[in-house]
Amino acid sequence: MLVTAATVCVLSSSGSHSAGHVLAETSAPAIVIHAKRYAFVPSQITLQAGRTVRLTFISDDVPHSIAIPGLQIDVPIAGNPVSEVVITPSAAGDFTGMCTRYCGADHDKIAFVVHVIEQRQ
Ligand SMILES: [Cu+2]
Repeated sequence: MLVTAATVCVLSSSGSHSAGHVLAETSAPAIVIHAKRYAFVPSQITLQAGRTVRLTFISDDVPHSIAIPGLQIDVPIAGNPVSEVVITPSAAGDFTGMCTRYCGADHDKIAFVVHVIEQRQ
């Protein structure tokens, strides 16, 4: 059985939203993540299970891409327009992400980790 660790929806650069998702999600707190050769900045973030956040990915140089398989995230990071993902993690854990678009010699070394902690009361 596939355990879904998060609810994810990808926003286009114009902010338009796939049908069926709750528009109020777009007012969720935003976390901006820069991609560059050869790092994500910040390289790790901590989210809380059950709390919706918006992740905004910006490239500072060449096109990148980020995949976080455990959270069903796989988006290009072109720089302009930015890429945004609205995510509501549902389970605690550490989820590793990587750049999936070749961006240079040390492309393999770009790493990203999402720590999801249990919901606080
Ligand atoms: Cu890369």
